[in-house]
Amino acid sequence: KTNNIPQPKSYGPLGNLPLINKEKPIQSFMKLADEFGPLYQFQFPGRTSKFVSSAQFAAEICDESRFDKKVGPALQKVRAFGGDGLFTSETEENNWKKAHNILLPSFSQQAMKGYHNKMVDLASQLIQKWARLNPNEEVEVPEDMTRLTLDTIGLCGFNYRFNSFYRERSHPFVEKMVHALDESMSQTQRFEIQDKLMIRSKRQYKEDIDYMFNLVDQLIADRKETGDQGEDDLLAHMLKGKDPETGEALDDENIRFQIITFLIAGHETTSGLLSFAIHYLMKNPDKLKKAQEEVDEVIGEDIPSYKQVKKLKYVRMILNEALRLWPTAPAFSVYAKENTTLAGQYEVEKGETFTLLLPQLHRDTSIWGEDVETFKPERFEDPSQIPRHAYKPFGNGQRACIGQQFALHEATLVLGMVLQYFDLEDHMNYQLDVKETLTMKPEGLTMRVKSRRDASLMQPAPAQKEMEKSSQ
Ligand code: FDE
Repeated sequence: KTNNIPQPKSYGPLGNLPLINKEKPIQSFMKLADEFGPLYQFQFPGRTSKFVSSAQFAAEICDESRFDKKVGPALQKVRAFGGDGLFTSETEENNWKKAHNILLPSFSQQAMKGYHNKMVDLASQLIQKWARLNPNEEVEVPEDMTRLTLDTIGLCGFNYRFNSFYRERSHPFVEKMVHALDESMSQTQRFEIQDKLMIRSKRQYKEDIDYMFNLVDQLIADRKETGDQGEDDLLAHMLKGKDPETGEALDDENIRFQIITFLIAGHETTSGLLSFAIHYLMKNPDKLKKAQEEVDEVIGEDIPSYKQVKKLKYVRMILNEALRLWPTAPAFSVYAKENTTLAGQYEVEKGETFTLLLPQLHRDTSIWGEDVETFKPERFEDPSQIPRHAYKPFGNGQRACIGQQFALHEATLVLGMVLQYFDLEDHMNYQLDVKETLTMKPEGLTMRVKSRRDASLMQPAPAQKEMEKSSQ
């Protein structure tokens, strides 16, 4: 057995660092995978990373009996404000399993029925805003989608209204959060000595984090003070819930970290997903038309009910395909729990880590065919045809995304309503420019919308009225 893992040309103490575009590291790693293959190593100053990007190797490192999630250098930094919340904790940490057990029911299909009307509330705000634009005014797609998804997780999660549609700029929480994420990502790219000198950024970082902590701690304190008013949101579940395994509840500090985690994980990723989907629909008028036909047939004039959203099969396929091309959480890492081998080819020592490059995995031609760059929702006609480890936009196994159903229900509802109400016009002939933070989004995407029906006449569907009655 050899361990000749390919590695690009090295530049002294900088290692391979000069080969990546600091603004777009994931896209740089994708290009390197084109050149060096589905498993290569990359020398950072002081550490080596191994990147995996074929379905064959993905199947190996997604084997949970041999590999487990690694909280890598980037996520380590996010721990400054995500703490031991679900995203940034090790599987071995006490609070991971405990919070996982307590929170699972809050993200079940059943729970989505409870969030549905709140999701509709915010989707309607977006529709109303767009319907009131003058014909030559443009929509800033990622910006409005971020308003929508932040407000949705705020309302469904904590009964808090960020009211982003009533603000010119982002809510201060978002500004601080984006700042803090930026700073933590930059820190991973700086040398230690360089990092120590960044005193002003450091002070700003601390202020941003304090702001987030204060807002969230206040939210928790307020809820405790007013007591249980029958809220059925994540916060209520976290305050009341007990881990069925140990009987323990979450402490206030951990609840704070979970809230911040949901705000981060739940909004950037989902808004990126909706933005990419809109981009691809504008570039593919035939798919757009097919989707609108489905929406007209399933929803018609109604405000979509939970059941109607479930019936939007083609819209869901569009989202799946957008996540194939640009999985908005673009990578995750695992470490070997014991010595093992990869595909019987490479020896792996206990503790060695691998990073799965999702956008590249999703372009494995042995799975998807030669037309991997083509936007083709029809690939997802029959999901059972897709090999299990070839498509991982929501991560893997027990550490996979707990918010998957939430994100997909929300995105299907919102995209459905957008298509119900508007024709989309690619007025600037937008050329895709993928911006990377912790997540990915189409930078600078704007469009014009033309109303297909009168948004001031929004009528709840009969099923919806019944559901509202039965829940009273
Ligand atoms: C998770 C997740 C993941 C994995 C990561 C790692 O492994 O590291 C992924 C890939 C994801 N996620 C993805 C996604 C996409 C989208 C759209 C989303 N996501 C969404 C969402 C929403 C919400 C709320 C969420 N999400 C959340 C979350 C959490 C909490 C987590 C962690 C889990 C554990 O337990 O670990 C995740 N997510 Fe997501």
